Amino acid sequence: MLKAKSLLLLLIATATGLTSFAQDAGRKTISLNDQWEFNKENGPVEKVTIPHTWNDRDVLDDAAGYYRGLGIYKRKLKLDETAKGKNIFLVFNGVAQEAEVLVNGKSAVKHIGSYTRFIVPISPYLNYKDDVIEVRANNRFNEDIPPLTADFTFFGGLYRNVTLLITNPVHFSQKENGSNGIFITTPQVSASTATVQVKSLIDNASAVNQKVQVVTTIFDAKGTTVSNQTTAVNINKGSNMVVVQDIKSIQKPQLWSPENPYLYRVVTKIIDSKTKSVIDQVSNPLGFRWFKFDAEKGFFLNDKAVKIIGASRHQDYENRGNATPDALQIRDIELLKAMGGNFLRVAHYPQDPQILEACDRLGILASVEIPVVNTITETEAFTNNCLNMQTEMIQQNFNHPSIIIWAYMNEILLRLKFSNDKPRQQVYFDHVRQLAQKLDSLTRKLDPSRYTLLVNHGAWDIYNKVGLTKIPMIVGWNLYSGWYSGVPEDFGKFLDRHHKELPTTPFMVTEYGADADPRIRSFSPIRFDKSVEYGIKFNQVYLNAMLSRPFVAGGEAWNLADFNSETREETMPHINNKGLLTIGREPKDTYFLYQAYLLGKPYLKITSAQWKDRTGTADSAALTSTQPVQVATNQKSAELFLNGKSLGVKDAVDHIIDWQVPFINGKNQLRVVSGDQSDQADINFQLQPYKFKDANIPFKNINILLGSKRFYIDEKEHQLWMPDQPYKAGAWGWIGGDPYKGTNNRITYGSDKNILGTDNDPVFQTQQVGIKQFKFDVPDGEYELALYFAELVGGETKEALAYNLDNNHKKEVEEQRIFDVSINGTAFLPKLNLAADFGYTTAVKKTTRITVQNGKGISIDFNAIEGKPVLNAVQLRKIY
Ligand code: GCB
Repeated sequence: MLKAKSLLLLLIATATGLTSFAQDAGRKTISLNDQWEFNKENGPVEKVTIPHTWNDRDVLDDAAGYYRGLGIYKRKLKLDETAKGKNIFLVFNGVAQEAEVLVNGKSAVKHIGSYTRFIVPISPYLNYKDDVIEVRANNRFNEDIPPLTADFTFFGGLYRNVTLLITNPVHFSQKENGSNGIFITTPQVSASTATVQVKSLIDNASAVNQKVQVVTTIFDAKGTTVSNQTTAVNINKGSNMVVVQDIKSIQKPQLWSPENPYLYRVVTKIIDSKTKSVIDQVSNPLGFRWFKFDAEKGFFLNDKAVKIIGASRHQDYENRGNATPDALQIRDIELLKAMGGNFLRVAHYPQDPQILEACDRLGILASVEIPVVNTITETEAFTNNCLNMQTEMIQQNFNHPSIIIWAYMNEILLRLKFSNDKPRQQVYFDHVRQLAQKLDSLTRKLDPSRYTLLVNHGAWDIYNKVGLTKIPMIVGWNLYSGWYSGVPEDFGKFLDRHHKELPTTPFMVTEYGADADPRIRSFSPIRFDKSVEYGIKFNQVYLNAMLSRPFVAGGEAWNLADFNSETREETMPHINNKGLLTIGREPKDTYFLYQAYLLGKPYLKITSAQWKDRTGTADSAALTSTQPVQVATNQKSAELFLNGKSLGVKDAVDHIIDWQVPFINGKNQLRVVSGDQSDQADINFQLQPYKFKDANIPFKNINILLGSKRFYIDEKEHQLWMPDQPYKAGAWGWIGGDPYKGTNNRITYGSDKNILGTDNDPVFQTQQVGIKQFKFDVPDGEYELALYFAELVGGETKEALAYNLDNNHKKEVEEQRIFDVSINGTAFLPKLNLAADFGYTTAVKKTTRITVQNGKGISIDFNAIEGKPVLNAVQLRKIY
């Protein structure tokens, strides 16, 4: 009955537009995510709901860059009379990146930094009638605010939840850098006994001295009281105080670990000594665990050796920018857990509070860092902003049992400044080292219970020279051998080098990864081809190397999911494809590989099942096309069946089994079995005739990538593209020329430039250069032919892909390229000049219809006028 009544009241309150609250003993909170009006500076006003970013659309276009400037949010705040005499706060969980909050036109606060919470006391500004909140957010470049440059997109906006908090005048302090005013530690903890210290900061904003009790209760996971402590205090008007409660001897605490993330709850109350009513109340998680990093033996949790394996995570999501709803944030951590991961590197900045709460619940160990990435500014303001961010990060997240590490710098010597002026460079290096030292000391002071971490890229000498490997308690290395340089096998050598030369410094591999565009497949995967298959090979080498070396505390794959990085071009422009999940959080094959490596229970999965629609040429005169299929497993061996017929039992090598599968045209059912495990997949195969005359395989259409060994699945138009071949009589193929190899010694597969005017960049990024002819020996009939071109040389060019994560363009040597294209002897594209007629790196598609007669097939001829003719892709479709 009571329930029904309060529901009714809530409904009335909502209907009348009054703000209603969840009653939470003394304090009230309610989200303020709705009913905002937004406009960019001088832009039209629109209605928006938080989380919101103004960049979710403009990062989707082809053009580089996105709006970096001012955005204005406004909202009415309807508070009734009962709010008078209370303390009213606005809680902003994240505003990118500079924010000013105004209440009724008066500035209440300014905050710097996109990734930490700030709490604004607004009572002095309110009229309790028609209050208006305005948030002026700005994501412009500001040399004093990190990050200055980085391989991710700096979305602007009010992109995390906003909450209204109403407290009584005596309340847990909201002044401590966005924290909830309670700081919990476990000074002693073992399997037999533990102590807990709770430090509560209390404000008395009233005009009278108050006698109160601070009551702290620890509940176990079932809600049973484990311990209770009451401290009586007098708190003077207008003052604040710290209450420290030491809770002794909790017997046989349930320990927190990835396998059993047992959580206690600490509820802290302020109680009026006279009336015994609850004035304020805050709840925090508590986990009993202890941990140690050992330079020789790796990481230990609760005295047990645990190999850390996990991933880093960015906070953005497909089509949403950084305005990711809570449910999707939490799901990311569930996906990490389901992968078998036990660690999250919250990189490169603190993330939504939901993330660490999920880590606490699910048993994921975590490190968190501030966004000091790539480079610093040598100003006092920059230094102070870094120190403030570090303080906010630590204080806001202090009570999460999942956190074991605070970090503060990532690859800070990535691009060496002042290379032509060594004395000046030394000044810069000194400044970097001093900043690192300040951040490290601050961290150890604010939280002596956790480790500090500084993250370097693989340039061993420079980080040692500058002294950055001496400062933190753990050194992190971001290693990309076999991607940006060298071969995957170099990775193990680097690990051994650290162990030999820095034998007393524990370390983690804080990043490693290879781009895998989920649309690209290859049977001969190589570096930079962006194939999913290269990702498998790369990760196998890395996982083996880390797992076999006890001194490596662990590693975190870069990245859990693909993410927005506006300055990137490549096969999926503006996206970094190193995720184990796609940007929409679909698993790639590599995610399954991790499950096979990490999950304790028996695991068997057809990884290639992700490649549901395949195409390929028939094996000589047969009615099949034989292609590899991969299975990920932690079993010794497995048997694969195709349409019910066994293809044999095979052993796993590094958790992968490969079969050669003779696919037939149409539907193919794959089933893999090992013991009582099995997995199944339906593959739809479009068989291409070996020779066009082959009456058993009717020809429908074929899509061919020139100068490429890749398969490409265009998911939007449902087109399957396959690699080219030199001309075979009776079939098809090119005559003359070589695959495009890139210019300026760029180590790429084809071109890594953004092709304008298409989402199918891989169709245009490879080409046959110097091609003379392309032939299809098709039977008589009516056909549609499409030729695809893009001028890959010239225009704006990235200097080199390796770590060049910013706009750093240099001109290529351009040469004229003019050629004629004719089809069956008739001019089709005379004097084609791609650069002049269409522009550089621009998608060009030219389609025509052809009547093939007298058994002549189709012959496309290329005649050079200047430079070398090119063809990027070709598509042929039979009409009838
Ligand atoms: C790194 C950076 C990270 C990049 C990554 C990459 O080392 O720390 O921000 O996204 O490499 O993919 O290049």
